[in-house]
Amino acid sequence: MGRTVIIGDIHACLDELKDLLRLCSFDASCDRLISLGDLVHKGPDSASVVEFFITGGHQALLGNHDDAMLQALIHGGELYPEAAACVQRIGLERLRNWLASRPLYLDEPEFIAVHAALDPGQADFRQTSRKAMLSGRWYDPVSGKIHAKAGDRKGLRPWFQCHPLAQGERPLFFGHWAGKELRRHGQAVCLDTGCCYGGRLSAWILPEQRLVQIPSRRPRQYDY
Ligand SMILES: [Mn+2]
Repeated sequence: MGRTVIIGDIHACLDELKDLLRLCSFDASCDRLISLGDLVHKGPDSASVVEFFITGGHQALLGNHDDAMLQALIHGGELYPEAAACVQRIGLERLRNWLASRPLYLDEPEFIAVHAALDPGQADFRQTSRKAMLSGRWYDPVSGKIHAKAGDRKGLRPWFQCHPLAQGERPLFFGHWAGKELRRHGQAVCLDTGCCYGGRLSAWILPEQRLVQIPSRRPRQYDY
């Protein structure tokens, strides 16, 4: 039986991805690799990270940054540098098809995973809006709305502190909300530890239920 290695936001940090997989003793012949989304942007090498996932046949959820690249490919016109680099390496049609077929969530016997958020107001978490799954962070228990940024709204709570699945049977993995330390509440675990900001890249290994982290090779850019 192979293991499942679930990795938080990579954001184009290829070297750290390879460091982390080495530290996990990742074996592509029997282990399964899943990214929680946001393979691209912010870091140095979006094209190599995407290529690694596509050619390796690894799984990846769609993150808001992956979706932004997909939308740029769909709408056409002149591409920004990271998108152009990815197209040059992978080919427009193959890249577009691959990004378009990334799932927004995984619902498996051993775990649930989403890039950003699930809606505490939906009895069936699969009814969460696409926007919330891609970029949600805060939940307003009064209005029932999910917001990407708190702004000056009052009474908001982190979505995962309000979601019944955090008190469920299965681990609930998400990314998108970078923190120096893991954000955790019950079964909910955020694996975005800000690698692209000079923090760490984090992985969770199943069925061992073990956290593995590698420091970023990048200088700390700013506080996050
Ligand atoms: Mn994100």
